[in-house]
Amino acid sequence: MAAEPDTPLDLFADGDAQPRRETLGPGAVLLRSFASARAGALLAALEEVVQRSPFRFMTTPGGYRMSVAMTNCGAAGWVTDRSGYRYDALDPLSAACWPLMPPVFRELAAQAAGAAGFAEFEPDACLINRYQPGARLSLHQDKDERDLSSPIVSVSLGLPAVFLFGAHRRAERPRRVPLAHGDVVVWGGPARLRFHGVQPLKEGRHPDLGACRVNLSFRKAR
Ligand code: MD6
Ligand code: FE
Repeated sequence: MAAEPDTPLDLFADGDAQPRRETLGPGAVLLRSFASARAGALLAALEEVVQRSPFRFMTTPGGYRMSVAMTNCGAAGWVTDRSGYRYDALDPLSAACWPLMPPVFRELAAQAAGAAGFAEFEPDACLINRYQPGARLSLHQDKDERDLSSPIVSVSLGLPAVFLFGAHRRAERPRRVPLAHGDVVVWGGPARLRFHGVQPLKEGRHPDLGACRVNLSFRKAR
């Protein structure tokens, strides 16, 4: 231990270098390391999901190939193609249902939502984003879900990234929020439609995931 609990420089009671919980605004909270203890179980479950529904690069309605590779699990999966953005019960690659949401995914999402003040979150969709160096997500709002009263729970795994957390207008300068392996962001209520994005991923190597970042985002889509 670097310091006794009562030394003046020990600013945080749990001894972490940073507070574990940070409010990003009304309805939005960052739970640092919330998923760390279960990261191994999450990655093992992810392995099974991607065996059935592999990562793929989807196309925007405007015809651009996204730099982030995506897949889904749960009853509904988020997809984009030339005809638009939507949730679909079927994986367009296999024409079969998306893989079931692994229990460890569901439980983590419900616990994180509860810790952020959103009780009884029951996600039916988990969008899985894979970023390789250079991949980015431009500022957007998540508004394809029918139920905007439920929050979104976002779990970061692998390489660190800078999350851009904006306001309700695209033009407002977003805050830069560094996210690391195991960090969880929850937002809902008054924050549900805030613009957000991810800066281009920097080169690097994570001991478990190699040269990539994976983000799990849980929603109630239907
Ligand atoms: C990402 N996340 O972190 C991208 N959307 O990979 C999102 O677009 C996102 O993290 C809604 C809520 C949480 C998110
Ligand atoms: Fe989003």
